[in-house]
Amino acid sequence: MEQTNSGIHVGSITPSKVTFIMLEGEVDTSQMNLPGFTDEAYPDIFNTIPPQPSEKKPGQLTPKQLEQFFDKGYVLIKDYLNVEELNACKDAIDVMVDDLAEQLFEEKKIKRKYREFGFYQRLARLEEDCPGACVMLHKLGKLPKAFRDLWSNEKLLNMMEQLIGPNIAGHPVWNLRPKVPQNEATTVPWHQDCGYLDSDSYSVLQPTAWIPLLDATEKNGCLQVIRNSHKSGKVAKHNCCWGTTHYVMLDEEESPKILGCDLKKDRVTCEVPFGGLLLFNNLVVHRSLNNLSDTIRWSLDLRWQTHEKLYGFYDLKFGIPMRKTADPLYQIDWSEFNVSKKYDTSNLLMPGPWMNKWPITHHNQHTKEIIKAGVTRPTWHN
Ligand SMILES: O=C(O)CCC(=O)C(=O)O
Ligand SMILES: [Fe+2]
Repeated sequence: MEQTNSGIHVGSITPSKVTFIMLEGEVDTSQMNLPGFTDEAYPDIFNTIPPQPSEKKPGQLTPKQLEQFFDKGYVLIKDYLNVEELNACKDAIDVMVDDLAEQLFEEKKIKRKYREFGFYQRLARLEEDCPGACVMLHKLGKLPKAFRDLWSNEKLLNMMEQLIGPNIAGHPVWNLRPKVPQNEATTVPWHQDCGYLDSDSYSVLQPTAWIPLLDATEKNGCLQVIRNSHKSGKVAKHNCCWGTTHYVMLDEEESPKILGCDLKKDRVTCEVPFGGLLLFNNLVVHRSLNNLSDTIRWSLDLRWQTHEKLYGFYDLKFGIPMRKTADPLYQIDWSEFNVSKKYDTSNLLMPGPWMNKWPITHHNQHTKEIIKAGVTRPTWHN
């Protein structure tokens, strides 16, 4: 029978791929003292449409889309991005995958370079030959010109102005996600994005544009969101960590009560066609489905916020101002985001400070690393 993504939890990935490393007696007992827990609630910031720009500009949301973003916490926009800009991103990724293949081949970690495979296949072949190849790519955090152009494109910034005001910055957490078929490391369980950030982010609207580089479908692992889960303005309990990954996971018992939502009834599957995007806020609960297709579900998630507020990334990295009302001729300075990078092919660990803010209910190689090294610095995007 064909596997489908309807109604299954992302945990139903082939059990043989899951290798839990349990440390005895490590379940946290002083949970409520952890920094993730707070009584804070900022419903207005996430529910109220701010004053709108007086001018009409390309790329702005329609009144209906704007209303949906603040009312439901997300909005799916079809046919928005320029295909040439997306194709430039695909070309830049092809170069990154080629570099990875060259390096893995040189290090004798793969048998061949799989050059004959295209954008939607090649990394999956590398992953089969060298498990962890897509984690290496995710960790790289390289920002080629095509990504910079997309992130700062006029239409998207005009849209952001409607949501967060005219002083706009790119948020330091952004991702290129190579979701190869049937892969736990790229299948993200239910979470609020604030679950990964420090509590400074709880009172700041940080919209994400989730941009697939193909038609994202239920079968190839698109996102699901829980509509209205931002309404209370709260960050609910998460636990750490999911399966063999570095992901935190929403506590499915307690959190829906705190957020006033139902993970089944309020669930929306968001299939996004190429050229479209899913826009959501940093409180709305979401996850990504398992990729049950035979192609790679590539996507970029880019975030913004006002540069007048804290970024909530543990002061490890700050945002990148993109527009300033005080300086109409302002030019973006990408230098901090534009360091030349080489793959770290020997370290697949992604420990991060989010692991210190929630109960560790399940240990694996990443949480072990946090305990061993007391790591407070994420090992990607630094
Ligand atoms: O792309 C995915 O699989 C997960 C995306 C996500 O959680 C995000 O963009 O915040
Ligand atoms: Fe997310």
